[in-house]
Amino acid sequence: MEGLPQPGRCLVMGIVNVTPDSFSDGGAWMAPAAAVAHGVAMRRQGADLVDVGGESTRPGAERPSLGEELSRVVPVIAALAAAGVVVSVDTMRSEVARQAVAAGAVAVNDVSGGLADEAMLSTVAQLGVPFVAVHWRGHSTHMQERATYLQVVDEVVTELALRVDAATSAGIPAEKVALDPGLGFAKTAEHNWALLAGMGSLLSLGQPLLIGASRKAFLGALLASTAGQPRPAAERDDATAAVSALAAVSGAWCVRVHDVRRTADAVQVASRWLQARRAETDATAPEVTR
Ligand code: PMM
Repeated sequence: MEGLPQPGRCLVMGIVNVTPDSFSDGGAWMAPAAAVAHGVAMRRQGADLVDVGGESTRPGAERPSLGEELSRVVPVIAALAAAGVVVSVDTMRSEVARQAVAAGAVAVNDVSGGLADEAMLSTVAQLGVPFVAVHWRGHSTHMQERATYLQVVDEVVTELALRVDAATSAGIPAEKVALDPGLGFAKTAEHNWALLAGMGSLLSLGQPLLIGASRKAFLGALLASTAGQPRPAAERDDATAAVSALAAVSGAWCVRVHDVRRTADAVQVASRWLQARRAETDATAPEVTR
């Protein structure tokens, strides 16, 4: 993906939520200095880039005003960029994307895939930065009632293909569009697992794939206590790292996580595993196909 790090393995994107109400770390990084220190620490732990967002997308969340979102993210992005951290902005608003890029962000991550703001795709085209289009069916207040699919993988593939068409029609080069199945966005746990297992179909769209499983409720449900209590969000990082390794070995371009250190290790394991697999395939390939 042009304009972003290319380390020859799956990228690790660290999450900085400058929000009072995100589901797993809401409020922890509301003070700009704390958010910046957290982003810098994540780079030290192995993040290739840091994703800064000012709007919580947890089910049922109220949207902040444009002014509130700008005042949360722009100073943090400017300070992180000044510290040499590669930054993307997590926003559904074109004006936030515009001001974030002016402050030093080098990519736009939109959980609505450009659907929430009709000016988003043309704005990103003008800005000339990479765009991550996430599969989305509506704002947080309504999304879980839209989690209805006959064939979730096929439908998400079809709907993401439409986002690629829309992005390229608006002038974003296809080489700058990454896709994301949007785990938890109008998805049940069953849908999320089907999409992870169906990564091959998502990859067949030919775009880089980002996977955002970090600390999400489907991992809490998987790891629930025998009494049926979901595992708390802050105790889902080992499971997140396991998903990161599996996603990386399955061909993901990037994984987006709260706990960078565990996932950076997991991605290194996956990368070495793939290297060994390639060497093994080369060594055993018949002469004609070498
Ligand atoms: N999930 C959240 C927010 N932004 N962006 C992408 N590309 N993919 C995701 O799955 C995603 C996202 C949910 O909230 P969080 O910031 O607390 O993980």
